[in-house]
Amino acid sequence: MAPTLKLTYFNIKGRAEPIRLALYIGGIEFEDNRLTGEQFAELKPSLPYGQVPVLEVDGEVIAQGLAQLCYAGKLAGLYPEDPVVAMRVDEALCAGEDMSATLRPSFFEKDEAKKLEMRKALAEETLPKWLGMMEKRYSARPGDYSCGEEMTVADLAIYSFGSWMKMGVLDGIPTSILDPYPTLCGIIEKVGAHPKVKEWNDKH
Ligand SMILES: N[C@@H](CCC(=O)N[C@@H](CS)C(=O)NCC(=O)O)C(=O)O
Repeated sequence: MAPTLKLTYFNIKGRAEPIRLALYIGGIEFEDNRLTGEQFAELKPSLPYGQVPVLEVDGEVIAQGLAQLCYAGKLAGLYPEDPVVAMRVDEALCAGEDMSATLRPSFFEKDEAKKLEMRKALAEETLPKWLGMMEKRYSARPGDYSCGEEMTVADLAIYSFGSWMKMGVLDGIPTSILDPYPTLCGIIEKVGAHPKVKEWNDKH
């Protein structure tokens, strides 16, 4: 029997979006529970690590977004069965996490001038370094996706992060930051053109 799924996060894309996309692409029903700040503050003490996203599977609360994404991928046929290809996916997810972590200090910087200085270093050095390493890695593989011929949850994560960067939501990070990386841009374009992804984006 299909599990009852409830995904809890804020009403933004963030860490939940690739999980939502994987479930939606796979045609797997889930409750898309989006919290206000107040609701989160109320729920926080009961969360395993005080953070979201959490995914409830038949009532069991599972934390950590990447674990949830891999699980959603397994249900949706977007997580490879071949152990080596699966390891490529895990590598891509962990690398994405490491890159995202470089942005975090700038989110918490209250001084606007200092924040923009941090963002300048991110835009000119740190992010190009990470994006360049990813580009090199994924362009060397066969197929249009990051880990081989098939779309996987790694591509959903790249798409979510990449399209977010391209939206220009981060002060000091140009929307053109991904332009020098044709493989990454190709993945973002391909995932964005997937009929279920388009359908999801039209609905939200
Ligand atoms: N490693 C965790 C990090 C989760 C995380 O940082 N969640 C943020 C939202 S993106 C959060 O809950 N922030 C509120 C808080 O920590 O109070 C994961 O991947 O799920």
